[in-house]
Amino acid sequence: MQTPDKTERWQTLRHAAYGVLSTVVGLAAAHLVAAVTVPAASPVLAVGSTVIDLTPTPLKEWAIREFGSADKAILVGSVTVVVLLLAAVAGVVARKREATGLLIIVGLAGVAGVLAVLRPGSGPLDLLPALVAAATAATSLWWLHRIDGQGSLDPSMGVDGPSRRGVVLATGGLAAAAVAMGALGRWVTSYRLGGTDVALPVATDPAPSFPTGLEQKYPGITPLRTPTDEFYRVDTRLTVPAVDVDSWTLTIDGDVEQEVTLTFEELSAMDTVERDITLTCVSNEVGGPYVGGARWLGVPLADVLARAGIDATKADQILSTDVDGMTISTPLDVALDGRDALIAIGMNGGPLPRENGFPARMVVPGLYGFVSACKWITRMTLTTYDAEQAYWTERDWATEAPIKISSRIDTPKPLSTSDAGPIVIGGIAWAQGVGIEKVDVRIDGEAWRPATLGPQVTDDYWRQWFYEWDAEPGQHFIAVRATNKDGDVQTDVRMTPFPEGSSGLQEISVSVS
Ligand SMILES: Nc1nc2c(c(=O)[nH]1)N[C@H]1C(S)=C(S)[C@@H](COP(=O)(O)O)O[C@H]1N2
Ligand SMILES: [Mo]
Repeated sequence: MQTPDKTERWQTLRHAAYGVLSTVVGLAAAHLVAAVTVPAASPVLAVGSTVIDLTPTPLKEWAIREFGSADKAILVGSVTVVVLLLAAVAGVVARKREATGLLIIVGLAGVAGVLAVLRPGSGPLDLLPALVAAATAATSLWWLHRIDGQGSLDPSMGVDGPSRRGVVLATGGLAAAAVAMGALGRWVTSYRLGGTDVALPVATDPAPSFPTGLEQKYPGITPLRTPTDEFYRVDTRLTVPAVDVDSWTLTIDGDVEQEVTLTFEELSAMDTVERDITLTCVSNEVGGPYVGGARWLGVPLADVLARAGIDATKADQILSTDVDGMTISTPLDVALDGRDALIAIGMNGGPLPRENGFPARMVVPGLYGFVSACKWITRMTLTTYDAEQAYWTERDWATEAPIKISSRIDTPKPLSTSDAGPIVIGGIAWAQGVGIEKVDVRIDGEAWRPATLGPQVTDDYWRQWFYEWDAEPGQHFIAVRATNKDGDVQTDVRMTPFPEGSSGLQEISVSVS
């Protein structure tokens, strides 16, 4: 015999579980439908993406700082937890008021549907996954109630208990269906993604042979060229867009003489250049990881724009749009001042990885990525800052954002302990556009001592450096400072990444024993 209290609690729990299970089934069905229609319209992703866009900039900065690349997984997880809690509530409510419980479930899906169609670049089809979620989840919950209710005639559980067998079969069947639909959705998505193996042209203007970096001789220093699969990734996307290169196009419109649309084939048939350029994210903290050096293959941006004929008396920005409608604006005069601004189609000898913008992205040396490096680019609109605002401009980030002179200590690691004697202090420094002239190291607040520089690649590329230190036992502070080829010294004034990039010197503490 169960006490009334226990029975009550068990009933509540059981109905909460019905709500959760029905919702999971709905989400799995929606995910599958999204996989074959619009992957980004999958309810959890649609809600998650909207949360990203609505998150106040300081909170977003904090998340990137605290969680790094795990920020997206944590976001999706949090959204899921909240949704499932509401689903549990719906299940409990439905026990006594079925219609109200079902309405909550439908309402949850409705929110996801509205958010999906409100996303930039979305169409009516984006509503479909949410409709499927609503129908499947509500039907499942309704059905579970029928099964649960039938039991009152089953003598095995007492007069008001449900048939255990029926409930186990029903819930087990639904759970299996959810797993199957989820797995199928994943498979469809990866199948649709296909490969990125496109035929790349041989550069009309190739880069010289790449020098050997210091990393072989001094382990711990960042490799002179970042391996493609280790390149940092920063974007607003929860999933990587699936772009079909055969149907992909790049359109140049706005204040132009004639609108032009190029296919990937047409773009790669133009004259191409190969350039070594270091990309940096504005969100990079002093000493942070969001910087990478690669060899880019691309078409000079000026040549691409010239196809359309730009009216520079009117336009002052290039508003780039990606395949999902996300926008990035780039100052037109900076992009066309003679620097190696590119529409890149290759990276380190291969195509762009999906994460880094396949099939094409913009790269502008000397500008932070958020005002230049539009990935999955599909449109460049010549316009004015008055007329159009890009994604981060709307969020109060700077519009003119040149990369600041920076330097980073890669080895030794902060708070590490080393043996007394010779220690190599080393790292990288960058001042894209001008180039690095000098790097100095300061130990325990003493005078700055010149470090030795690694090989010069280009002025748009970072420079490795090292200093051989004869370390004595004790606690020590090591600071680094770079000077560019114009003689400008890296500032020691501390600034946060928002709104135009961090500044200040990195100083680490190490123990020597
Ligand atoms: N479409 C799109 N392009 C984008 C972004 C984005 O969120 N969406 N993020 C930008 C930012 S902030 C940076 S720093 C660079 C990062 O490029 P990576 O991920 O290849 O390192 O891409 C830029 N291009
Ligand atoms: Mo960035």
